[in-house]
Amino acid sequence: MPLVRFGVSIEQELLARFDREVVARGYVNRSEAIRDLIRERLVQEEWRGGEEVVGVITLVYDHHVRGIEARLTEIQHQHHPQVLSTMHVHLDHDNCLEVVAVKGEGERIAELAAKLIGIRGVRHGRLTATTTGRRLK
Ligand code: NI
Repeated sequence: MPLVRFGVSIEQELLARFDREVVARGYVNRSEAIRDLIRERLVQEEWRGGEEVVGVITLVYDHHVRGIEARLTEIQHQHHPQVLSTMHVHLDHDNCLEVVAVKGEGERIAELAAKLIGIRGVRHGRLTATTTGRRLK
């Protein structure tokens, strides 16, 4: 893909702050940091625009809570077209970590994540929104 150069007018102080951020995050240059910002925005648009997207739902829960594992499994089966794979880690005597890789329409994924995170006994849950990568060439 050919690269294009473009000029941007920006306040000096804003650019200085951005450049400090670029260094702190370990980017090789400002251009790569700007490309990442643009891609991040495009991924957000994919999630809003009904595109097929990819996500990872992480859940930390206490497996002693009555019925929690059956409930987690039931919801994942209800959403089986979206659930790609689930990894389960026994963190300690009480706590489990479940990592659910999902793919589908953004709204459906968000709905699934909300259901799982809302289950009683889930101590922390998060949806990481990412992309199939197909539209970010
Ligand atoms: Ni476990």
